[in-house]
Amino acid sequence: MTPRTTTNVGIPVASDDESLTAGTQGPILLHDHYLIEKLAQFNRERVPERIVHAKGGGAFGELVVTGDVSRYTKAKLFQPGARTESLVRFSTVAGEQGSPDTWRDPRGFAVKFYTEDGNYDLVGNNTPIFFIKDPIKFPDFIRSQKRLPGSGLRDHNMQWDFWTLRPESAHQVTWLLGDRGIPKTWRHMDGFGSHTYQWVNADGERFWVKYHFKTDQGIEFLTQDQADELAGSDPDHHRKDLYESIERGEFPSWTLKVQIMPVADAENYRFNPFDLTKVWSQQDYPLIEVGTWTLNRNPENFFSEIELSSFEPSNVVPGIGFSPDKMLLGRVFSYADAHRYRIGANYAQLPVNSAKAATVHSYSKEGAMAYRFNAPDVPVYAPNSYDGPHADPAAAGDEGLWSFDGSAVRAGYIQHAEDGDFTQAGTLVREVLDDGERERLVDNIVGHVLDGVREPVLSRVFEYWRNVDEDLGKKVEEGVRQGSDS
Ligand code: HDE
Repeated sequence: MTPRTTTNVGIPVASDDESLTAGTQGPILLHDHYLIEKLAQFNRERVPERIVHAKGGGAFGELVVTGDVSRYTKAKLFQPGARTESLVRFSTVAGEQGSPDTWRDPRGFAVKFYTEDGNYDLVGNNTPIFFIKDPIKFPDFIRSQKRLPGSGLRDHNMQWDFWTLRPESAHQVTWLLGDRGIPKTWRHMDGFGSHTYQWVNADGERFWVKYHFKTDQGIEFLTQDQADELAGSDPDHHRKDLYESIERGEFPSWTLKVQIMPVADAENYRFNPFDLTKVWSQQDYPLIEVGTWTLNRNPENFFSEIELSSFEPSNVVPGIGFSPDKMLLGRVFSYADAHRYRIGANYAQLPVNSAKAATVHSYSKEGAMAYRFNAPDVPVYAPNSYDGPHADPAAAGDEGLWSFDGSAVRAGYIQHAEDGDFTQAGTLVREVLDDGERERLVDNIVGHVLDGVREPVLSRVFEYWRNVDEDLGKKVEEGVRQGSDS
């Protein structure tokens, strides 16, 4: 039977066709509260979009551990045979909510695991690295990738001004302007935790760890022309592909692998292992298989389960900790702050963000939209004499701390033997890319630079690429000079 329309509190309504007026030509009556409720609710349907990663999509799934990494971590979700429900949100970075999925950009790869020790969020990207090393540069970086203050337009000159004044960006920019900068679909890209995290095993032994989600669908990309065409004809191309693939029962999967570095190796490794602009060589630290992560359920409601979802690097569970990576530590503050602003103080009580597989015994209470509450006999303070929740260091794990010394300083990372802003970008170009990939990289750079980049930025662009690789830099300059002459 068709349900009766009601107000938001269940009262049957008279009409969705006519407002209440004094006579057929008279004024609308103020007490047509249903009309007012409809119009007022409509005005309040939006929450602020994410300041970055605004455009995205996601799905639910499951991690099944097929390997054995228990010697490295006691985290329950990574124990042999463990199965854990999961949520992912894929996204672009700089585009606003209505922007095309196929703009050239890193892709957000935000994963939530609903574990029995609470929700674990691994908030990564589809690239193993990032543009900068210190969070203090992040707002400037993002603003340079978004819009000019006067015209409100995006501006490649501004992007290259920032990148060439922050040469640490070279490795990520090389990745971004190559084939991986526009994945064919979210199913055809790898995911990375990007940062160095810490794992702690049952004996309290610590390891540094990097996460890799290797797509089982194979890596596929879009050329710039294909992406430009789709940006116009199908701006939600990636969101639609994931949704329809799951609807068809074609469940995409990734093989989760990790690199493990003994703590003792870190100090003398050839690269600073906490520098987010660097990768660890897989010859030095081979990939170890953890399990299979499969996406097999679409959201029932996009707004409530994807738009209102929240992911935060601070959500780590026992057996997992942080590292000296300054970018990670900046993020550990920023995400919960962003959620409180965007979706309210009690965002963790929203169904999609709540601890589904663990019981919450928190002293947090009240505040806007609070609807979870403790039983009346649970004290609202700790310590107390009435069996209220108490902290348990043994259960909490040792919070993944590490040893450090020294007074407060503002200084860059200690340089390791092969550190350098262009080292790994050059290795990527010369030893990882094949001829076709190098050719498309040059074409993409030239096309991007020809769109508005001018002196004094332009000369720095040529120097930037010569520093990455002399031959590549030469080809970029030739391409731009020819393009600007034609
Ligand atoms: Fe983010 N980032 N980020 N980011 N980020 C956000 O949190 C931030 C960085 C990433 O689908 C924001 O909820 C800082 C690296 C993803 O909901 C914000 C720094 C990586 C998502 C924020 C970084 C990421 C975000 C905006 C420099 C990959 C979307 C909205 C230290 C390793 C998650 C929000 C989702 C979202 C802060 C850099 C990935 C503003 C301060 C590096 C996938 O809090």
